[in-house]
Amino acid sequence: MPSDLGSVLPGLLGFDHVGVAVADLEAAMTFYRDLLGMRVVHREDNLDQQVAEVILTAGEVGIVSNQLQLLMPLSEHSVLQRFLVKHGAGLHHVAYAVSDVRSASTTLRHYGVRVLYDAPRAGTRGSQINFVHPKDTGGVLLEFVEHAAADPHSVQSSRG
Ligand code: V0V
Ligand code: CO
Repeated sequence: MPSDLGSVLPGLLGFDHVGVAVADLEAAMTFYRDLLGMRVVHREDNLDQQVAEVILTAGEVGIVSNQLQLLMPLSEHSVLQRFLVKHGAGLHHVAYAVSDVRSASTTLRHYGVRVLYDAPRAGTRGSQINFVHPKDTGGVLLEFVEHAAADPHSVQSSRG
């Protein structure tokens, strides 16, 4: 590993979202939306990942690090289902926004870090995503997100 990690991933823009695995999306929203007062800014079924998801924000829309992603498996083939069976509901991943998910993945792979997909896959709102294995990050599944240029919630556009 290099000593000056700051120079390794120049396209690291900031925190993007925290992903929470839940067995019941509506029940989880009763807490986060109705009790905590978070705002639902997006809902989507991701058939590739086999998850139903809701994005909520704790504050101003456009500040991506305010985002929470509730994830519920759409089938028993979803990795989320495997997680729920093994660990139960709870913190599933922490996502970081990057300017270029391909180069972030290539860079980490170069240092022997296990990046899960050979090529980025489809994420929320047209984003491109990849993941780093939790065994290489201190036990937390790490997601890289490259937002679609037109996404109003992206770090790039919120910074003008
Ligand atoms: C597994 N482990 C985890 C973990 N999942 N540790 C922390 N956080 C997690 N989420 C640990 C597990 O306890 C084992 O440790 C070890 O890793 C191997 O786990 P496993 O149960 O055998 O599971 P695998 O290897 O079959 O699958 C784990 C991985 C899988 C991370 C490879 O979940 C995966 O491919 N994830 C990427 C896709 C994904 O998570 N999609 C849902 C989010 P021990 O017991 O051996 O010590 S979709 C999303 O965020 C979207 C769409 C978006 O934001 O746009
Ligand atoms: Co995510």
